Amino acid sequence: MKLTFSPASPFARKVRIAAIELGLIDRIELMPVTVAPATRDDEYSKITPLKKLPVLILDDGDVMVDSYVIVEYLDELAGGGKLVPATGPLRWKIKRDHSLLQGMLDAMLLCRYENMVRPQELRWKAWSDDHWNRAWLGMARFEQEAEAMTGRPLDIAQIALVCVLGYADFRFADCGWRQAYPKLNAFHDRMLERPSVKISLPPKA
Ligand SMILES: N[C@@H](CCC(=O)N[C@@H](CS)C(=O)NCC(=O)O)C(=O)O
Repeated sequence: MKLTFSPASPFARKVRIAAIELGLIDRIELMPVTVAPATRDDEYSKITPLKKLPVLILDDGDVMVDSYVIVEYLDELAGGGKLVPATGPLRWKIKRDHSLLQGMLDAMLLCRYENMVRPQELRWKAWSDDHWNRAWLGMARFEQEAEAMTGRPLDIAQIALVCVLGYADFRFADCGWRQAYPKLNAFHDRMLERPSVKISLPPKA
């Protein structure tokens, strides 16, 4: 299998951590791809019309899109129910938490595109402030959950949370999340004890 990948992408990082934790990373070739908003990329568009990464290209050529779907696919390959419980209330809590965290990542990525990629004269500050606030309030919500999350076996929501925090460090280094959210800071430190989390840290901005 091949995974389209960039070390800067928090979504690709989520899949990479999951693949390592599931013992599948040796079956996956990382395929570096650069995606640039507002530019055509006819080659990559053939792989996915959404032109986003990550994408998992299976050995038969079929393509899985979206980091969550890819992680669930890998989870099933590894026997199922490992990072996403197969049944029960915890399954739905973890899926709900993952959706919130995914929305936070989407909001942060949109902020980045708006503040740093979009031409200066076209930027809409109120819009990007609103999106940043969604991520920030999301962190406040997970500050309440951080201790409970640390006490559970690893799951996709914990992986997504560490990717949110790593992306905040990478692209919004001055946002001050560590001071504002000390329980998230402790959670992040604990997660960094895992080689999968450490090896996948985003590059220095
Ligand atoms: N829902 C997707 C989001 C993926 C995503 O937004 N990836 C970014 C890179 S971090 C991307 O490809 N952006 C290019 C674009 O939106 O044009 C997932 O979870 O995989």
